[in-house]
Amino acid sequence: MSIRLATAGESHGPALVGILTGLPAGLELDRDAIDSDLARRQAGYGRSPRQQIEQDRIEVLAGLRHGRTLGTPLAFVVRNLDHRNWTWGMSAWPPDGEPQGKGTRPVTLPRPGHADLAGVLKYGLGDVRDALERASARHTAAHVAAGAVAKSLLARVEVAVRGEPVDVEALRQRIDAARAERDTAGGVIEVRADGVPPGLGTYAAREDRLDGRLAAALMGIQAVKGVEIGDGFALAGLFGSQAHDEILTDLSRASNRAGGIEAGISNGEEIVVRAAMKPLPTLMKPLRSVDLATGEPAQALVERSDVAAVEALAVVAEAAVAWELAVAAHDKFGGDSVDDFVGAWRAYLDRIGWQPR
Ligand code: EPS
Repeated sequence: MSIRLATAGESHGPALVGILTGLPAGLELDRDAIDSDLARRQAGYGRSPRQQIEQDRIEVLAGLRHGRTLGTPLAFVVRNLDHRNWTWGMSAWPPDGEPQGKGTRPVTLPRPGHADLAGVLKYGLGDVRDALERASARHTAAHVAAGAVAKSLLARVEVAVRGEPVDVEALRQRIDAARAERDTAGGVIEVRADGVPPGLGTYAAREDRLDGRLAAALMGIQAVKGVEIGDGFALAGLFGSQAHDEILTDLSRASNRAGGIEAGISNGEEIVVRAAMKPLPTLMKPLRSVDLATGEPAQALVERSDVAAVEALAVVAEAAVAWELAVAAHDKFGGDSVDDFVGAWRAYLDRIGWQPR
């Protein structure tokens, strides 16, 4: 059985929900490690005052006993503490009493760059809020919690995954400039994974290529508009003799321009991927839009938001890469118990004679 993740939850609803299925039994989880990744995601330069309200923590409801997975669905929630200000506005059932708190009036001013316009058209909604609540990057918290579980599985086979922004100094200067102009900023992050042996993913089917899976996972994160594997776009301007990674007698490579993946399969070098985040679409100096209630020209919705969330993206992308590597590893090595998984991994490494570098 493949490892799978389903999530649910609106940004200002009661909680984010995750259900992980297919995880092997006997995997020890560290609550502090999961909460620390959740806290890393909340931090970062340019984040909104919302992060002073939230204190993301994992609350496990099923699939874990005394800190070890049972091999059954692992269900968890991360509560939205801001929900207390939205109990009327985000009530699941028709609310009782007079409107109070936030979200009581329909939003009709779609923001260019957000899900607002496409969402109301696609789903036939009368209130932009019905689209933006789920489209919000708030729900990346659930993916970070799942990624932390994936990292626990990868740690058992000595694979480590780490994401960080590219050029933090320049990024922070750009964020300062954007804040001064009441504008927003984007940026680029990089994720590296060490200890991945040759052989995860396959060229046999397009949907199982490791590079394709990583690209889809990264592109699936809010505000990501570009993904590169290894030297990516820069390779297009090189000659073949400059672009490929020569093979040495110990089967390692003289360079790593491929980012550790060839033909959709890991090649034993460090996995290196990058994602580009566009500037966030909620602007304090709004762009032109239309009032969907009247059809008249208007300015887009202005509400509390981040100036930038690039440092958060580094954590979210790390979780996405860890998740896809764990899925690809479990697809290859299987195992209903974590010991079976680790045993199959080690037997394979013995067969191909590969050591983590
Ligand atoms: C987001 C808008 C902001 C961000 C949010 C993503 O939410 P709010 O309007 O409640 O301030 O803070 O990100 C998070 C809440 C989070 O935890 O990352 C959006 O429109 O995507």
